[in-house]
Amino acid sequence: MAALDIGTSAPRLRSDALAWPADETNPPECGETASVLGLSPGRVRALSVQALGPLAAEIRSFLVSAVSETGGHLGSNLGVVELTLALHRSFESPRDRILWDTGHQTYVHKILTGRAREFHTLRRAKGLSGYTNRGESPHDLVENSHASTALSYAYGLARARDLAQATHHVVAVIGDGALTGGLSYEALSNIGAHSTRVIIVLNDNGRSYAPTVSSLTTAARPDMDADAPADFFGALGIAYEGPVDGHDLAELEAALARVVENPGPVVLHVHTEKGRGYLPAEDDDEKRLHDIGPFDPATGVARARGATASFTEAFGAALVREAANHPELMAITAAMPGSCGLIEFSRRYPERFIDVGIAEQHAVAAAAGLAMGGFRPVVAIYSTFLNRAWDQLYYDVGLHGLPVIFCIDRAGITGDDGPSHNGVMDLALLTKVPGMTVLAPSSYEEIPVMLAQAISMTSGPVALRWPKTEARHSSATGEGLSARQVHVGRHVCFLGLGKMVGACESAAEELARRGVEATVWDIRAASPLDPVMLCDALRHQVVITVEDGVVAGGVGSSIERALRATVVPGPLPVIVSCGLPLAYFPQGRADEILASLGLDGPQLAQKALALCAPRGAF
Ligand SMILES: Cc1ncc(C[n+]2csc(CCOP(=O)(O)OP(=O)(O)O)c2C)c(N)n1
Repeated sequence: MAALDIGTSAPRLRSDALAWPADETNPPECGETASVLGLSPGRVRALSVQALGPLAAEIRSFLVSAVSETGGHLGSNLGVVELTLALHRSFESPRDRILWDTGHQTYVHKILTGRAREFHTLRRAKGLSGYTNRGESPHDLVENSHASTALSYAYGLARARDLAQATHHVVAVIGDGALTGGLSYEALSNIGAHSTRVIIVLNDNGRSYAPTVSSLTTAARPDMDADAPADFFGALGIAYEGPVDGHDLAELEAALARVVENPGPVVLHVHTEKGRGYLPAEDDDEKRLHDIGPFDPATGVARARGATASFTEAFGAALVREAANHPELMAITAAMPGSCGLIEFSRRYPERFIDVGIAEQHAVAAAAGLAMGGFRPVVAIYSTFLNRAWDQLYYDVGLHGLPVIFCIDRAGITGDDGPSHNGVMDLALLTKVPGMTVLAPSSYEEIPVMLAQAISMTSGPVALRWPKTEARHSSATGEGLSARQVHVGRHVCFLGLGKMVGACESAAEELARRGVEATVWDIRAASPLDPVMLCDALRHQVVITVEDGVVAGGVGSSIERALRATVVPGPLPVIVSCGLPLAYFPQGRADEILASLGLDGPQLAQKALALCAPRGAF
């Protein structure tokens, strides 16, 4: 398998992090493990203790090598090698249910459950998922990669087990980051109050991406009260054991053997090191190589991605510039400062930067409070995670007409992280919030223009939403809440939103080669819609709207409603809305998924021709 071939770029593994047990006089033979490729939980359970150290080392090498080819979640997986071995040796999956919160840290679990050979397909179309996935293995129980759900699943599974008078164990592995999410606390409250027999393994590495914001994380934090976790869980009615060294297999297995005997709910607190054993990960202060694109295993340096820029970078730079003139601006992240472009802001304005933990609902309600207190909070968040905070956005912010700015990253199809990372609902939802302005930049240069516009609007919330895709550069930008006309034609009118303006432009070029003249508008403001754009659309026989959100209730449907409500002499144009069907899209490259749904230039041009021809539009 190509991914196993480390070649000349040997990874910078830390030898002292790899050997277990520390029996230097008689190092065990690695051959007993039959390599990472042939593993199953049964084989792992049958291994002698001496074989586990070399196996852990081999797994770490494999992880670095495989992820260097495909990209993926590295740091979290390097940290749970021993923990995953201990869990699969102490429990009998899938009879015992092992739940992994979020699921990004399950590469080792995948290796131990016979999937090592598939790692060259990680995160690719039809390949191995970057999270747990029920289609892949009976050892995987869920595929929602949103954090803080495992304890709720565990509570439900354990209640179901007890009602069925079954005896298997239900084990939830949750990171200290995922424990900061409100859902986790709701589940803990129930588990403790009902004395539900769940084994909770708290994998405390002190970090989410960045250091975890919580008084319960004690890993590498001598400033924290060591008794706080025991007191906290105890008060909820949950027994507590630990902390134990999560890289000492003997200690881990002994602790697991003890907690299994507990008749009620119990937390085993495990200290691990994120990125353990791979120096570039251990040295990465921002995120311990939590996630990374393809990289050179010898150095940990990401492979060059060309000269392109991202919307995230444009936002990060624009926010820092605006902050200098607007002391009332605050930035809020739910545990993703780097991925949301806030690192520079957090360095320059630490007192105006808040990381709330993986707590999107709290982030938005707290933003409402900050706005009530006279500040201008900017909530930087992924589209898919904003789903969590819909209620807070709609009522706590929207109902109160508060001037909170939402900067929504990874909107639309994100692709390689699979169905639960696509941000396809935001347009349909945000355009239904009374008084909310929704802007979608189509280029790098539009980000600062729109951010300045958002800051100038104090009468209610404003959202900017942009995709993960590389940001196109454009010498022309729009202004205010106006749409921008990109091409003027006579036959067909494309109204494109955000990144889809590019597809509309290439459709127009294709049509021009066939003698068809297309108008193209960059919608810019999904709400409120620009009346000038709507008026211009009405002079065409065919109007095609294009967006990368769900088409049902999306921007196209708002446009169609607005056009139909306009009183014009003569017949209305044919209006066709193009966007995403209501579906969960399997992982793959974003643009390939969009193309498979007809959302690229050539197919939009075909659609325009098919609609125009019978009407004699040209
Ligand atoms: C609701 C939600 N918000 C944000 C994320 C993005 N995210 C993925 S993993 C992660 C950090 C998880 O930290 P922790 O649970 O401590 O696990 P670790 O990676 O440190 O092992 C975050 C913020 C997510 N998956 N779900």
